[in-house]
Amino acid sequence: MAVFEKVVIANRGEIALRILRACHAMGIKTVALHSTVDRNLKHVGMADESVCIGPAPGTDSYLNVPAIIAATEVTDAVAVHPGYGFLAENADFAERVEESGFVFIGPKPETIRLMGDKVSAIKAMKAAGVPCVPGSDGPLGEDAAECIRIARDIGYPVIIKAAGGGGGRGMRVVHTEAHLMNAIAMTRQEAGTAFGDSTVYMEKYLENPRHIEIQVMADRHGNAIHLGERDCSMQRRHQKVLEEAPAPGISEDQRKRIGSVCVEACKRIGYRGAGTFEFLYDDGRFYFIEMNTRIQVEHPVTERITGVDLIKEQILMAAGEPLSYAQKDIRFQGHAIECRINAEDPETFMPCPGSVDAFHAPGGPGVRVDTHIYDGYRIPPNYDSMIGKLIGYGENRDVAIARLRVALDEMVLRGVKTNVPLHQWILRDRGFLESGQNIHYLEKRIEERAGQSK
Ligand code: MV4
Repeated sequence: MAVFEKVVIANRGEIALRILRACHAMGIKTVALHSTVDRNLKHVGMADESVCIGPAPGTDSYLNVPAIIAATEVTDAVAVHPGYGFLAENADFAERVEESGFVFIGPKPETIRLMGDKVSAIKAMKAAGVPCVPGSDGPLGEDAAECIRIARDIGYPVIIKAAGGGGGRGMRVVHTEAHLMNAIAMTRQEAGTAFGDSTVYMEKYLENPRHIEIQVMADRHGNAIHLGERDCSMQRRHQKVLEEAPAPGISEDQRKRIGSVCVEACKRIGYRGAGTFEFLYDDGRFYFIEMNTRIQVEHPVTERITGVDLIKEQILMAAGEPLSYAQKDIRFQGHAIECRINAEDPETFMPCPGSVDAFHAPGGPGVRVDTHIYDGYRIPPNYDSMIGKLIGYGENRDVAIARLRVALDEMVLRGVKTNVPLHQWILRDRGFLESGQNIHYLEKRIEERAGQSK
């Protein structure tokens, strides 16, 4: 008997396919929910049932809560997997799913809400012993003298962030006192408009950190484990481009220490399901900034070096099963790197939807391709431009890189422009090969490259 008889997949693209594969391997039936333009998605054809939940715009389909609940009811499904993006971190949605008598495959709604508010997330983490960035330790008040005092105590530069923001939205760096109050006012204003919450807070601005995150998994019986870290520093405009595990230069001892801090925090807050602690890593220290309460795009690099099927575990945890692993069962072996493949202009980064005229996936040892595209697939203009992920693995970083280079050369993807040339360039970039670059490195190199070609 499967843990769930039938699961609704409330997402699209590669992650919907990844969830379907996990369900079918567990003997679970699937219901694919899709928009009108997504009838031809690969997983829709493979699912046991499919339901059209609305027109192309995400707001009318993948974000259409009543339609998703209704589709879950009419198909007699028992659980809903939200994937990433869309409703994955929407506490109200998780609540609606549970109130309707279904299982939301993710943390408790109250945990999603706690982490969605960055001020309450930091407060909870600090109380649970997680190291945080020196900051205001709560919302900034209206009193200017008080704000100025806090900034002086922290020391410039500081960063003003919206409590309702995250992922790079609603923040402003301040270098001098003269700009402080205006920056606070502007961030407040934008936050009110964008998130319906004008709460802002302050942190020390770390100038050149790396972005390292810890994967955790917790069951409903009080057990929690960590699955090590990922380095996600290679990004452009808050969009990750390439991620790797383990993070270069992080020692076994450091991993164990920060990992157990995260595990203890999970137990303290009663976390359940898959989660990610996002840290800035600077000068050998970890500083918590946010927690993601969803499965992430880059989860395959962790799967590859640990051998754990994170989607399967996520489903088991949601069904109330105990974790399949104790911490001592988790071994980290080799090195994995993920290249996010986007349908975009490799120079301007503008999305390039259209028809995939030909697609030949690469393969061979240490190569994993997670994609929903196929020959003749039409990439609609309505959604994210990521069309797949190429994951390279090897006994060490050099082998992973060598295999990725071959795989990228081998891949045939005609009809739309992609960022494959960008990845080919990164994988031969001296700084990338040296490893351990900070969050600004890729943007700087892209700028330098643009200057050289003129
Ligand atoms: C910071 C920071 C430096 N200092 N906080 C951007 C996304 C959001 N998750 C938090 N972000 C940052 N917070 C302090 N105190 C720099 C960033 C940041 C960043 C972080 C992770 C990955 C890419 C980034 C790109 C620019 C800025």
